Order: sequence, then structure tokens, then C-alpha cells
Amino acid sequence: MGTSARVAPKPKIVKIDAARLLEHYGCGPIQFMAEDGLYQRHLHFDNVTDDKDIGPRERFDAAARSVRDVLSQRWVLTEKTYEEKNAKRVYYLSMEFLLGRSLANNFTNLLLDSLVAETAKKNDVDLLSLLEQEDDAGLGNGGLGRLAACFLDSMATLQLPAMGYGLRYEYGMFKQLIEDGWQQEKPDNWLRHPDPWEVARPHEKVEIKLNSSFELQSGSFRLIRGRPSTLWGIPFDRPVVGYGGKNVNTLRLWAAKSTDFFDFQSFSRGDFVAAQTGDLAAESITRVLYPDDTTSLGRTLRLVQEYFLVACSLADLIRRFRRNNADWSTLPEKVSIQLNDTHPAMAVPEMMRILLDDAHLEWDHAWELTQQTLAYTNHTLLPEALERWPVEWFEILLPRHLEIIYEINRRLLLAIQNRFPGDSQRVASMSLVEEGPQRKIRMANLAIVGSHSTNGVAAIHSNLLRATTVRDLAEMFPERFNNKTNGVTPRRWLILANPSLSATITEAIGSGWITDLDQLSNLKPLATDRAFRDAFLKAKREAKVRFAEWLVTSTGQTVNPDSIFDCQVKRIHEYKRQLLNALRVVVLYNRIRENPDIAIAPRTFFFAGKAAPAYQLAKLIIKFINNVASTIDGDPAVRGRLKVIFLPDYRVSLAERLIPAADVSNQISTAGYEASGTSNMKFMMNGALTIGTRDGATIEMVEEAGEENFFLFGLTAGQVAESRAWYSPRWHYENEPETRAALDLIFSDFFSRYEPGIFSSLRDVLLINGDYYMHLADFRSYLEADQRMLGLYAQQDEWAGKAILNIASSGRFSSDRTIRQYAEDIWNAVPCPVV
Ligand code: 26Q
Repeated sequence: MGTSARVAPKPKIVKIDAARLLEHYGCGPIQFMAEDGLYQRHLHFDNVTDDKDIGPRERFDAAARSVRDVLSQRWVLTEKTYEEKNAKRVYYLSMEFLLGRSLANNFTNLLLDSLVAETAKKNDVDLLSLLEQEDDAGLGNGGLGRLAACFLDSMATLQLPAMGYGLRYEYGMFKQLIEDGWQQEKPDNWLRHPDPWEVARPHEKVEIKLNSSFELQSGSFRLIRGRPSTLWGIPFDRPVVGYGGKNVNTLRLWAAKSTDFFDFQSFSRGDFVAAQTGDLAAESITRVLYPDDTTSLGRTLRLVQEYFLVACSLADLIRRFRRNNADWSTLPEKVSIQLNDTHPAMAVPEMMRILLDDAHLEWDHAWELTQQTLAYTNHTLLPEALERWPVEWFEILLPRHLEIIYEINRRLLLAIQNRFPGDSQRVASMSLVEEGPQRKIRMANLAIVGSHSTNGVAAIHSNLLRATTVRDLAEMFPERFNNKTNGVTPRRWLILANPSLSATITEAIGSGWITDLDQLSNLKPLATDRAFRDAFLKAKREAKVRFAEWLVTSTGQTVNPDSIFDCQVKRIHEYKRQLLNALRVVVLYNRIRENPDIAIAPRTFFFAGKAAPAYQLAKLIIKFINNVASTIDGDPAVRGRLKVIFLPDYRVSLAERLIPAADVSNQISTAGYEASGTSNMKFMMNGALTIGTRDGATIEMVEEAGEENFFLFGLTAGQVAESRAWYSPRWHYENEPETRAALDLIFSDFFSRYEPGIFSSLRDVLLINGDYYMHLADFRSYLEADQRMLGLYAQQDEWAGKAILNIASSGRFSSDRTIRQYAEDIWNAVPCPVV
């Protein structure tokens, strides 16, 4: 893989004065928030009311509308430029875009933030409470969805002619409430207020044909065999402002709508009301985001959602391609489609269907174009998380696609037999069809076979993918496999989230780092600089105070900003080992109970994350953390020394507050199980030190910053794999006094005095059923790393030095770098600047 400079020269952004800036956006002399400016006009004309009825929500709407006015001409001009240049387009297909809030991000990327802050002040507008009005757009589960959002930011900033395609879920990721320590789910009705960012484009609707209809029967969604149906995909566009406001790309989200003739059979039978319930079923396709959950793997509605995304997006992008290109053979020169996991893998047979049935190309030609146009990103090694859909559902819903898949498979199996004669094992493992009582289509195999690139999301992950998960396919098509280590956008995760640190950095090395994060390495010499260390510690303290103030006003909980902020925030999953962290807290608690005079720095442990609604053990882990928290809170011996906080409803806007305030980042997955991780990078950029295992992208973070600036512990992925055969958690229980004392305390119902026995399945997991994720194997090593960490924290100056070195080494983890590599190695796409 070559260097990336050739593809997208790192843009220089020069801040210009406000008046010229608005001119650049085509707003001429109109003022933004001043009297008679955009904001005031929206406030009064959109609401058709006078001041007394205007509340914070109306203010937010007016501000957002004003920003939309400012960006709208650049937005139109961007699409026009791409069209006129007939630029090669990149399409990022994803079932998830975890966008979070947009207003402050758009201020930042349009370089309007200081202007807005000034005029808000002048006009007595409380900007912070206004920003708080915006609902998070939580159209994703976690890492995969947030990665898609960071990629949109980087593609626009690098001025790539790129577009995101996704679904406009009416309900995003559920809201998490904690009641009595237990997770409760509530629907996320994020569109309750009309969303100011979206622009509906009903005239660009597409028609989708299916071989079955649906019905809702007592709340569950059923396919009706043999009754073909048609529905509409209505596009809703959202602007994606690149940093500096030059290119404004589009995120296009599809909403399902029934056509007037969706179920005309019952209508013509005179059953007007029954026909409307058919509408309801059709429109429920984009009602709700599925949680990342093994139980959702078996839901027909999810399969329909996935096909709906693919069918709408391909119809739309092919229509755009055909406007300027008569020759189908140029498709791969003009279009690249990146599949975010296998969720949109139906793009393989759908593209073939279009090229065969609509364009009337020969099979070989169609296949060549399909493969050259598509590329696939894998995000997991867990075999149980790989998508496999029953053949029977294809038969009912998409028989033509099944026919195409069978033909792809027939040719694939022939090629395997040619290459490896007599190797039936290989044929069975590579086949697109999994045989068994219920035959299934393996979506990962389909995506790999039907595309020219398969990438993992961190070096170790890409290597394990090749070596284990899909070994036979990698042996057959080695040239397709590559790595693209994830990254995150420094715009949201530094400038926006952490103004104090951003200002400190800019003061020291200028502002070039914002679009060229490698420049953070210029901070390296400052790691030993007394004044800069102090400036870093001051910025960190400011962020901690800011967080503490927010926490007390919004939840009533008090935390001490002089305690160590020790964080683990991510989806709750056994492999991520929140349980290991909680066991650490119990041991530290035991140490204080046994030796009340022990000198130990005050610490606040922050946990946050959602459990899939049907993942019972993950929910029990949340309950356990909460019970540990309240038990410790009730014990005067540890008051002021240890505190545990489970922050409910982890989401993008909460991450933006917590991560800047963190001192310690826990990245403690069982080695070999976390594909990459991306919060690890956000913590690093924000000057937290990592206590972690050698897993995912953490390994590459260590490569950049040096082992001496990390607190590494635990088995390596290789050791995990080879010790499985003889690993005995019991041994650790019997031979490690602190491990035993902690477990005994838990199982004595010390943390569940009024709910005896509720944690018995934790015992089963750890001691009886073999501790699959090897918590106990790594526990002592974790505690030792924790000790080293506390030792360093006692020397604030040294701590600051290492934190600065971490920040200075985080440049590689900008999503700008990741996107440059995708553009050069996979998409062959170049920037198309809008002048
Ligand atoms: C699949 C079928 C049915 C319903 C839901 C799903 C589903 C939804 C979301 C399956 C998986 C996901 C999300 C996976 C995910 O977030 N993976 C994470 O991706 C990050 C970005 O690459 C990595 O950093 C993380 O390591 C990885 O866990």
C-alpha cells in the first residue's frame, strides 16, 4: 500500500473574517445572529409568533435553519460540481450512521464557531442550552455506526465525491434507563420534533419490487408468500459539511412508503381498511433500528430492511451513473461502493440483477463489473456474529436474487474444484450455501466472492480474518484481502469535544493539526517541557470540572474532579470484559476494607454502555456494576476514596463530554476479540492513558507511542488461543487470594443483600462454565498494571509527560488517514474540490 499524499493533499484551511466567510457561503452581507439576521428571521417567521411563545426548542430550530441557509448554496454547488466533472463517486452503504448532534459540528466545520459565540453573547442567546435541545441522531449501535459517521466527515473534508446511503429509522437506538440497577429500554422517538437537517426529496423516490407482501400480526412482521408487492423508497438528504465548508456532501437516508397500489387486491375486494393495514406493514420497514443482538439475526424484517437499503441505493446511484455515462463498461471507473459489514451484502446479487436483467449484459461482463465496483469491510471475527439468512426466506421474498446467488455459487464451486481437486472440505467451507436442516446463505462469503476488496479494521483483525475466520477464501483470493485501520475525526473528538485541550495544542503548534493530524507529533519535544505539561494538566482539569458540573446538574450525582477519572464506555459484551473491570473495583474495595489506612489515590470509575435487550448476561453485568456502586456508596470506610458511576444512556453526546475528562481508558477485551475499537483512539487524543490488552487497534497505538507509555497486561491473542485447551479458571480461584476473596464476597451476596442469589450466573460464567473470555487468566496481570498506573499518577509531572506523548502519537488515528487509504487502495477516487 503506497503513501497517501498523492490522492488527497492535506488541505490548508485558513480562517477568514466573518463577513468574507458568509460571502463565501453565498450569503452576501446577511448577518447570522444579529438583529434582522437569519436567526431572528427564522425565529419569528418560522414560528409565526411573538417572543413570549419562543422557548429553547424554537431557538435551536432557528439556529439550525440559519446554518442550513448558510450551507445550502455550497451544498447545491457541490453536487453540481461533481455532476459537471463527471467525477468518480464513492458510495458508503451502511445500515447504521451514529451521527449524534449536528448543530455545533456544523458551526465548527463551517468555521462559524467564534462568530456564533460572539453574536450569541451580544444578543443574549444562551448557546449551551440551545445546543442541548438537539436530539442525538442515534441511528447506530456502536463502533460500526460511529465509524460510518466519522468517515462521512473525513470524506467531505478531503473533498471526495462521496455519499452515504442508509435508512431513516423513525426510532434509533433505544434509550437506556436504569431502574433499581437494571437496564430498561425505551423507544428513541428522535423525530418527535421535525428534524431541521433533513430535506425530503419525494421527487427522487425509487420503486422497489418484492415477491411477497407483509402483514403485521399481533405486532410481529410476516411475509406473505406468492403475493408480489411494490413499495417506495423516499430519500431524505442530510448535509455533511467538510471542515472549512468547501465541499458539502450528502447523507441520503431512505424511508419506506407504501405505494397507492401496495395491496390493491384487498382494496379492490372492497376492504378499504384492510388495505391500510398493509400500508402500515410496508411503512414499518424503516420504523426501527435493530440492536446488535444474536436474536435479531433471525428476523425477517431485518432481511427486508437490508434489501430495502440495497435496492433503493443501487437504483439511485445507477440512475445517477446513467445520466452521464452511456457505456456500462465504465461503471467501475465511475462508481465505488463500500459495504459496511455484510449488512448491505445483497448489493452483490442486486447489482448482478440490474446488469443482467435491466442492462442485458452477459454474465461474465456483469460479474466483472460487479466485483470491480464493490468492496467489503468486515468488523467481526466472532463466527456466531456472521450473518447467515435462511434460503427459504430468499425463496419467498427474492427468488431472482436466489437464482443469481446459486449461479455465482455454481461457478465458485467449480473454480475451487479446479484449483484444489478432491478437497471437499474446502468446497464446503467456501460455499455460499451452508448445508444443514435449514440451508442458509453465508453473507460474508457472498461479499468476499462478489467484490474486489475485503478489509479488516485493524492489523491484528485483518490478519486473524485471513488466517482463521475465512482462511480458505483468503487462500483462494489473497490479493483481495487488505487492512484499513480505523480512525476517528479530530473535528468532533477534539475541537468540538475538548475546546480547552484544542486551544492548548493550537497555541503550541498552530492549527494545521486539525486537517493534518500527523502534525500532533510536533508536540513530542514538549512532553518534557514544564510549561506545556502544566498547560496540559490545566486543560484536563478544566474538562473534568466541566464534566462534573454537567453531571451534577443533569443527574444530581457529585464527583470529585481531583479523583482519577477511570473510564470504560462501550457496548456491554462479555468479550469486552466489563466484568473484569468490576472485579478490579471489588479487589480495590477489599484492600481498603482490610487496611483502612492504605494510601491510595481517590478514584472515580465510570462505566457506560447499552446491553442488547435480549442479552441477559450483559444486563446482569449492568445490574452488578450498579450494585457495587451503591454498596460502596453506602460504606463510610471508602467514602471519598472509591466511587463507581454507571452513566445511563451512553450515546455520542455523552461520549463527547466524558472522553475529554478521562484520565484512564480501559481497553481490556480478551485479546483477539475486539476487531479494532475506536473509543481507544478518542481517549488517546484527549490525553488519557490506556490500561489495556494487546488487542485491536490498541496494538497499533502502542506501536506509535511506545510500550513505556501504556499500561499493558494480559495474554496475547496467540496465548489465548493456545491456552484454551488447558485453561482452568478454578486454578486462579484456588491459588490467588485476592481473586478468591473478591469472588467469595460477591457470591456471599455482599452486593445483593436484599436480592440474594441474583449474581449466581456470574459464578457459572466465571467458575463453572470455563470462563470463555478468560477473565481470571488476566486478572492478576490487570491488577499489576493498575498498580503501575497508580504509581505514575502520584507523579503528576511524569503522568503529564506520558499523556502528552500519547496525544503526540495519535496522528495516525485520524479518520482522514483511513479515508485516504480507502481512496487510494480500494476506491481509486480523487478529490473534487468545489471552488
Ligand atoms: C446484524 C444482524 C442483525 C441485527 C444486528 C446486526 C448487527 C448490528 C450492528 C451486527 C453488528 C453490529 C455492529 C458491530 C460493531 O459495531 N462492530 C465494531 O465495529 C467497530 C468499527 O470497525 C470496531 O472498532 C469494533 O471493534 C467492532 O466491535
